[in-house]
Amino acid sequence: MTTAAATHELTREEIQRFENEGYLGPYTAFSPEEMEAMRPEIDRILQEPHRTCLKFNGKPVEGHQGRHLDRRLVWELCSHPAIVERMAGIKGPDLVLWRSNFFVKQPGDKAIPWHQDRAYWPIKPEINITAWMAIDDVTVENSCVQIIPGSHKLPLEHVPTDKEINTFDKGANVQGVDLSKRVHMVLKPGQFFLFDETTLHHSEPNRSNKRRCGLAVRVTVPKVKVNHAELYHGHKCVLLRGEDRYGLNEMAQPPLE
Ligand SMILES: O=C(O)CCC(=O)C(=O)O
Repeated sequence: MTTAAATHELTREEIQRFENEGYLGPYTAFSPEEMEAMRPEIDRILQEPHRTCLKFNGKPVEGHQGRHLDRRLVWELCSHPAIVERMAGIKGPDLVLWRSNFFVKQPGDKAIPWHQDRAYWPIKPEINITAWMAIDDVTVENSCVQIIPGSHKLPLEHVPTDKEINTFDKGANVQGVDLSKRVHMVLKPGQFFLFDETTLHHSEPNRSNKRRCGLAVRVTVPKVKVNHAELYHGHKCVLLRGEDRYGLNEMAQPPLE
């Protein structure tokens, strides 16, 4: 019998490739037509304040962060078996969704510098796998994510960036990295790719006249402690698959609507 899990199971060759290269994909969770049908609601969610108590420094958390905690549709995007079962093939049967955010780049928006996610995150140990899912059509012109295969084996120093041209305060020191090896993660709406917490990636300015929106789904394992207070007030994790035998983190149930 074919089950959802079996359909999305990674082959040994794919698992090996992830270990060697630090990324995999693209894969398909939703067809472009399915994503088109969901996009108006996603756009509405992006405009609304968070419905739970998420605040940071006294201000409401921006609408693009952690929406799997307060909107069922975003939870369903994050928990699609095409994502979860592949992640389980790499990180094991027990998975914790600890973060999600929409990366919206409007025409003319700045670059995101080369970086490795582990340099920014309040989790210990730094174990994470991300699925980056295209909400819009994601092309070279509208600034798809670019990654460097094999870069996950070498954590790099992160240094202050030029804020005139970059959106992040700090980025990786890429001296000595062969950036010509970059792979452009061009995606149809509903497709995603997976990458490691140390995989070097960035995106260029959006030089097109089209928006580029993607959803980053951040997943760890129960033995990892998340520092909730450093993220935002009311931050919680959600069990995505399997069991939590450690009880280290505050947990929430997925939203019902
Ligand atoms: O969306 C982008 O351009 C960058 C995404 C990113 O840095 C991430 O998902 O960690």
